[in-house]
Amino acid sequence: MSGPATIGRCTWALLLAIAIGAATHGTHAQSITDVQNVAKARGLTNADLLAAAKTFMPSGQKDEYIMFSSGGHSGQVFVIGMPSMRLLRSIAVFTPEPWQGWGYGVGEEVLAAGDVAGKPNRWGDTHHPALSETKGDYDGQWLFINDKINARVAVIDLRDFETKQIVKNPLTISDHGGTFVTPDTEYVIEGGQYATPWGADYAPISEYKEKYRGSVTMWKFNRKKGRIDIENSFALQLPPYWQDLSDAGKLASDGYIFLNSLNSEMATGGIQDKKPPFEAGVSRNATDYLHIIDWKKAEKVFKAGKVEKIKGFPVITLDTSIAEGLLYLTPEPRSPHGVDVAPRGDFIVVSGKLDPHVTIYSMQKIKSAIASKKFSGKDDFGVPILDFDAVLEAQVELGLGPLHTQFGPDGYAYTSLFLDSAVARWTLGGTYGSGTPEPDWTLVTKTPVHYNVGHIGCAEGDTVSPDGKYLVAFNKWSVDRFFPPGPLLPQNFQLIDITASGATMPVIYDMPIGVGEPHYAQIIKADKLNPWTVYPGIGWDPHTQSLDPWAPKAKMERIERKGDTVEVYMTAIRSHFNPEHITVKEGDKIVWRITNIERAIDAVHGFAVPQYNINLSLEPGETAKIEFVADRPGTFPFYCSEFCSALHLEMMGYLMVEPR
Ligand code: CUK
Ligand code: CUA
Repeated sequence: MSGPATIGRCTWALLLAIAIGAATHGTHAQSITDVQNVAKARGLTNADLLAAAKTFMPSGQKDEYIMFSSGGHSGQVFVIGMPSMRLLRSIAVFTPEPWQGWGYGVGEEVLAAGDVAGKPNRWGDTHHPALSETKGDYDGQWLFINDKINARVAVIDLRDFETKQIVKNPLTISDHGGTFVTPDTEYVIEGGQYATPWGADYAPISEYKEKYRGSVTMWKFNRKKGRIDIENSFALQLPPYWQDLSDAGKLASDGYIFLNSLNSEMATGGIQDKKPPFEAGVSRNATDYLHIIDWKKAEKVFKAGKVEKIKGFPVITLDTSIAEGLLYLTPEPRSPHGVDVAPRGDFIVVSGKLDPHVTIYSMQKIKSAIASKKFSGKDDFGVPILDFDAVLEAQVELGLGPLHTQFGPDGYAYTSLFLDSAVARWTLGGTYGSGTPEPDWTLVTKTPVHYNVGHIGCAEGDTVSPDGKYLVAFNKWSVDRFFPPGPLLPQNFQLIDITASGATMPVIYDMPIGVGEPHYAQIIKADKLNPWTVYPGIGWDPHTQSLDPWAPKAKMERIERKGDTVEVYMTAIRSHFNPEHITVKEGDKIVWRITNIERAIDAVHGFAVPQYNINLSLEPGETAKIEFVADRPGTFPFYCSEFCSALHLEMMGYLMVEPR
């Protein structure tokens, strides 16, 4: 770790030594003069060279951290190496994606599970990825992500980085406060968003207070099966405030979840009738409510059967929650957005978009306020409101538009400031105070970012053991940072070096994101991930993560006709498919199985059929089954769509559909 003083006094010699060390790894050394000349010619400063040396990744070297970023409107997840900020791949989730063969022959059933009443929803607005945790620490096994537009949650297996499941919330129409996991990934949490009558039922907005409701859904995760266990999942009914971001307690707050809200005013808008628009009505009150939910108690209530089935889903109603002491509110200023639990679980940090402070609640105080019934009243639905002063630990003035907070290993907290376009570093007080030079609960420094930061992500910065080192600001606008590719500009992920303490927190890299508008990302130590580079056996079905007994094998390739059904058993290996001629009759049903029988790393084959909208990606060992009706007579050259070998163009065959 270099202190701020070291960097401040950094000499050219030191900088250049670092730059040269990084740039010439394993090759002959360049002279200092060369680097100086390059720096001069390109107008690079000391700080630029240092930033380059910190982020440059020589060919063949691998990043220390892996960032899983939401893909925003792309409906995907992006996997990015850090600190190089190189995009390693996208993971298709809610949106069909041809390179991965997702939704063009494979994945349709997973995608269809997210349909509503049989109507396809083939895009997603992914917001908050959540890595699975063991004892509050990332374990590198699973990744979850929500879709805000249609209230869906997806499960991604980090053995092959592929989506395995999509569940559609039967109650809420949109979601926002998710996904977040409980400390052992017992549950994946999906907070709702805009209050509605549940299940897309109709009710006029004049009946808002009676008929519109909020929710939080506790999706039970079955690690063994690698799936959300819908049967053992449940929801809690909440008042029609717009539940927003959420987080799960850990250690001192284990067993609790926290949800922000806005619109405790229950404003219903109506700008066209000269009523206050939502933006005014929703922000009228000085405070909204932090929801505090005892999920372990709620689980017991659910298991005891004290639920109502609504839209076929078990719901703990508001009345039951109040009677059983599951749900408490406490005021939070002002137009709240982020809620983030500190590493030891002792403090809960809430940001109000229209309040220059972050507000810190003490879990210990919350628990004793619940025990001693220190209520300042009840809301309109009878939910007890914990007295604000009784649960408040501190407020720290940071700047304009605080949104989201992450944590470092050293008692530092970091908060994004949307209106200031800055990231603030401040100190957690209480038990953290001893390890830091600054007094408790103090703003230390701010680093400007470009521009309009939303979330931030620190390396393992929302776990029980944050790593520090790096912070990424997920900036909504990039304005003048990049070449403008038309009026739709990329977003900007800015990498910030947080290794030094105190006021030193430089931006060291800009990464344009030109595919959707990502929100949040989680950053895990790369060595915690253990992905397969080839599937464990030939004939592997990624959906079941097991060998498929029906998978075509070498020397057993064949075509079988059973009535009007034609079954194809095909293998793929550099550089041919076998069989190469498939002749069927118009109207035949085709069940086409293909196995990539390669064992070499990266020996991927595609399988694309024109006019039938089929494209697969077959990774080494993978088997796939596609089914379609040969409803279009003609001659269709199918081919391998990955440039796999010198004779890749020859890796093709003919599907001949004879007219009836
Ligand atoms: S929200 Cu985007 S900046 Cu959807 Cu997590 Cu706060
Ligand atoms: Cu196989 Cu190209």
